Amino acid sequence: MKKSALQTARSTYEPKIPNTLKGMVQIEKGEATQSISNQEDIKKLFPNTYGMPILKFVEGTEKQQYNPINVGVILSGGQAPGGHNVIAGIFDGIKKMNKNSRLYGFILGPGGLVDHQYMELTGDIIEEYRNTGGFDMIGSGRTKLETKEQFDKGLEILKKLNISALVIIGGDDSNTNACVLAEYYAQTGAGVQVIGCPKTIDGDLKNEMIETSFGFDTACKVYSEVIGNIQRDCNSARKYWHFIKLMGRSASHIALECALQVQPNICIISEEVEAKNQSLDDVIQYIADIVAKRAANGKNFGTVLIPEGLIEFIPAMKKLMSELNDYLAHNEEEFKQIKRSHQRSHIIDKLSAENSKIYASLPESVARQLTLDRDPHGNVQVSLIETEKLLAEMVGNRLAEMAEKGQYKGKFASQVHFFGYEGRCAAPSNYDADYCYSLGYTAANLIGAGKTGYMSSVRNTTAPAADWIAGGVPITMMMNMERRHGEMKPVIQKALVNLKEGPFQTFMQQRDKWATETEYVYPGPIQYFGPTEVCDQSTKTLQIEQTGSYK
Ligand code: FBP
Repeated sequence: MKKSALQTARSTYEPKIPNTLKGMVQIEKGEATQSISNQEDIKKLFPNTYGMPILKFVEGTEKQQYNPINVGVILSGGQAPGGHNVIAGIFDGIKKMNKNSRLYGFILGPGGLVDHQYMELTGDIIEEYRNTGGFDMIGSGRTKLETKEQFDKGLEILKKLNISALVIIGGDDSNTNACVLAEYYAQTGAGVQVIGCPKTIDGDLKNEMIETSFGFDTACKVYSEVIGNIQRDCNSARKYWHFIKLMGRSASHIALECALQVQPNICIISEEVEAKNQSLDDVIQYIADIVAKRAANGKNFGTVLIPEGLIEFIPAMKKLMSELNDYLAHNEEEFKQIKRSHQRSHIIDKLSAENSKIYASLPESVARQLTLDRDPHGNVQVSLIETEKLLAEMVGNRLAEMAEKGQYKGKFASQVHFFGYEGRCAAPSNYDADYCYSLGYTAANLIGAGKTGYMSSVRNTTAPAADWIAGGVPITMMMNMERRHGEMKPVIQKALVNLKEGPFQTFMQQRDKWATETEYVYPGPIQYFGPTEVCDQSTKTLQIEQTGSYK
């Protein structure tokens, strides 16, 4: 594989790890744990993996002997910067315990386990991918691991390869499935440990023991760089409003973090829209009012950040989508037979009067996007819905109405952007390179300690890496019961933006000033070489959460 000069230089970077993982390692057990709610239900469903203690690795005093072990690894779901370093961390970790240990990667996600597609990850392969972005070493996929047939099929290949531990690198859904698999293999005496690792650029797999999911840091830095460039262009030409949609299927963490980095004129936070029970019309009016205010000061330009998941958080749209989901789930085949040009009117006829009215008011393209196939976890594919176009168009219409009433005088021209895929495979920042490698190394140590049903956890990450705290958190501890496809299921609770906490509160205190002034910040590209205050910064979100400071 031909490498760029930066890639070659970067491949020699040695990720920083906590001091406690560097030499001999010993495990410290905490108190027994409980799930965040529905304790009785979850305990019943996970008799073998419920209630286990939180684990922390500390410096050991005695050298331990480890037998060689074969380990499998799976990358699951959307790409996130740093995945290759997790794998490198696992590889180095199990080799340190015993140099005859071996690592196998399952190809293209959980489907590789079920379909027996795998490759051995040797030292040469690992070397090629250290500190690189992407998941292309083994690929990823969205197959949902949930049935006994899949688990048994997986066990066949694990047994054949003599694999006794599996690491699943994924988001909340994939780690939920990892826990179900851990429980099943424990219950059936399969002799396979299962460990999870927290991945997703969306940043919504976090709780008191998991500070952040990997990839969030790098992805937000990439988006912030580009938004900064757009803001500089915008402030140079002074003729466009830029509507920028940012990935994040549900939670608005990415939009909020980018707002804290670049200080845009407007950033919509879905969780706030929902909490205030705002309609689409309210959101449009909010943006239009700021455009009008800036225009009154001669500023016919600006930036609007829009979280990808917004549509699903507008209560009226949520109701519409829930009825649409039900309708499509039960009438998928019939719907697919209908000519594309008739699908919209067909849906309008089938929906309740209230939802039908909203659906009919949507631009044709958005209406069609709402009926596209759901992903294997039943999620609407919000990355395919052009909310940025919807808002730009509707704000334009609203301004025209306001102009007629003499409420707006200005020029409105818009540009739309969607940043998502651009950031998911970027070369990991130092933070993600270090964090991911440490997560992998920690996973190897959890395997060495014979654990199953745990997620690898690395904390205290705004401190220097030497002081990071590595350990394991029982996955059941993060679970609650939620309705999925009409049934109550145990799932890891998704962490949405908390409107009472520091990051949102900081944004709220600043946003009116950012709306009317032009206080753009231009973060520039991620730096891999240079002073630590430039290269080793964590996200603003983490800094505010852990130190209360916003600089
Ligand atoms: P994960 O939750 O699997 O990490 O994926 C997150 C994400 O990047 C979302 O932000 C986005 O909506 C989605 O993946 C896009 O999915 P796909 O890659 O299948 O188009």
